[in-house]
Amino acid sequence: MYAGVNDRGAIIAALYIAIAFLCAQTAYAGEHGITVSDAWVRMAPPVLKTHGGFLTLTNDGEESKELIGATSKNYGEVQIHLSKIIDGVSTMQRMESVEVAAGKTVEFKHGGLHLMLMSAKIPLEEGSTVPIMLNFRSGETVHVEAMVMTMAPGGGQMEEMDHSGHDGHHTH
Ligand SMILES: [Cu+2]
Repeated sequence: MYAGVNDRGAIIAALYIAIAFLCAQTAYAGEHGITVSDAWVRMAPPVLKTHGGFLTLTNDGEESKELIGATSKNYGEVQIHLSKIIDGVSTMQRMESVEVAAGKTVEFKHGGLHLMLMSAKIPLEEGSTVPIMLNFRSGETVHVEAMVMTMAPGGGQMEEMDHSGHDGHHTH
């Protein structure tokens, strides 16, 4: 019986190693069909304590999934935000949750949905990663390591709006 427990421990250890390896890749899969890809945090100078996090959620499951929040040990608080242009002014609205319907993909990207990483405990370092835990209504959690980058994966021209958006943000 003890041998069985030990074997199981070894298997679990091997799984953790496998998970650690997978975390170095770009996609993170939850238990029930949610995949997180292209997770990244926009590089910001140390003086800025609020950072924007972006990612893509894909639901390959049979049921709708609802992201209800996120946490990171590097931040005091993580909120889900939606950027909107109202009367020509870029504003952000806090979202309680974001639904990802079965078979659908939801992109958190500049000018739209994003994770607002607030009260940074450590400065960002380009090329490093930020650990983020995504919490779903189902109780499922997905851990991602978001790459710290100056630009969206795959490029994209989004620089000019960024500063108005995120620099102004920590006043609220
Ligand atoms: Cu925001």
